[in-house]
Amino acid sequence: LTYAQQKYLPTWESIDKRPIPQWFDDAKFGIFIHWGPYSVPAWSPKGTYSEWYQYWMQSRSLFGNGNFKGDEVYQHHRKTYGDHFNYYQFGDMFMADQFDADEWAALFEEAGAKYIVLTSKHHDGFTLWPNQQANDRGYKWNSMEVGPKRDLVGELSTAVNKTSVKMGLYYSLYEWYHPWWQNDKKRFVDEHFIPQFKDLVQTYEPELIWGDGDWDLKPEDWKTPEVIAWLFNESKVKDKVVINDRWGDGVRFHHGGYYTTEYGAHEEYDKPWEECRGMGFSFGYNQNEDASDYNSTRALILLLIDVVSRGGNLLLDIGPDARGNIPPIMQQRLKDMGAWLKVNGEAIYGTKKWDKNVQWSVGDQKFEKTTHYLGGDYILKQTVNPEPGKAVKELFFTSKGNDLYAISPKYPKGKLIIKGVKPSKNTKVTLLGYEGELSYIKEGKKMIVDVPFLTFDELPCQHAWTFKIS
Ligand code: FUL
Repeated sequence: LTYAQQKYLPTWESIDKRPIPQWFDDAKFGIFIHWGPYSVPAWSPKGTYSEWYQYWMQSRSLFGNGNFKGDEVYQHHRKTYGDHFNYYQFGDMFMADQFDADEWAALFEEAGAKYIVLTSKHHDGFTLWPNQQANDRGYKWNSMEVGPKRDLVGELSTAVNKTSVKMGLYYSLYEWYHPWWQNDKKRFVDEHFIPQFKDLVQTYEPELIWGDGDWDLKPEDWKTPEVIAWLFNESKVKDKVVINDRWGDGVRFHHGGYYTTEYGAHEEYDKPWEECRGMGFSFGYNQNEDASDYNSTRALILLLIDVVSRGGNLLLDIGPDARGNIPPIMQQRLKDMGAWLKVNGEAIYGTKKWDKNVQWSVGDQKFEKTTHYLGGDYILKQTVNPEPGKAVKELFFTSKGNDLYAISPKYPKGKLIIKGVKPSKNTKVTLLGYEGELSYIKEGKKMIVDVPFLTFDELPCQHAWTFKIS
């Protein structure tokens, strides 16, 4: 309520003073959605971002996780669609005819997500809402006049706003092939970006705005300090909106709002922060990815626990197909996470990191960071399946009020040893989802807890178990 009482100046110093609405820090788990004309080809070599299809194809270059010649997408495109088929024709094929916003919203709730972030416009410039500036490139390039002939941002906002999930919108500042972007950046900023951004905010009143595509210009050229001061002082969402930190100069810019990491949550910050990634390597749907390229449910749950124990949020991405279906493997992962969160959500939502947030075994050796993104099992390597001789994360801690949660990626056999916790006379230990208290003894700086032997069917959940110390 107090956010708007202060007038923010168009400087980062002033803007960075605005408190980030608390719901964001409490939310911990969100769902990212990359959806647009690139969902039609839904193709790029494994280890690259499929939502970059237009750029890969037109520039005949490619980068990502792997070694590439560069023209893979271009060659695929020619072979599949012929020589005279341009990217804009995907707009007409992006039908969204099976898109049911209420069904999506129900899935997001079931997954236990507290917010979602939809690509209102990615770097290809196609808007998922009816917008005048979308057409200023000389042809119709928005979902109301092309392809679906529907207001996708509006439909999903309406559906999500009926639930407890908060609605967020991703917005790319730059557009690869907009003629003004290529020839007259000042005009692009003044007559395209700024009015378009304001239209999006005032029409849909999102609770979160995820800026991106900022890296090619400095903030003063984007005029983002002025735009954000407007957002915080005057816009319809001034009292409630949360924003990220990509407003000019690239990923480590760290001004505006919460900090973002992307396929790389190896750090911790004092500010609220959020790791985003796909279930495999791509954000957009990539038909090249097999089941083995998707993180397992277990890996995703451990990733969530790891990020939350370090004070962050996880924004896990899904890529719907061109007709508006969420690929079943993605639905299944989300439902599995929801089932786990139903039992263990208390140890996730609204928690803070604890100062000793991870308990390592094998002394206190640091795990060497690996970049096993494909099949993405780096977190499994740190927890249940370490390489020989490497230290392993045994327990992850979160805290809330007087309660401490110790989350174990393995179900302990009979005894659980918790280091660095001093129980008092009144300390109780329970296992979330299991009735009754667990007995324990104190031994120096350790607590040794008796863990009931349970059969698979008797276990309160799968994948990771939470011991609550209150
Ligand atoms: C990046 C973009 O270039 C990717 O395509 C994706 O949208 C990711 C979340 O941000 O910077």
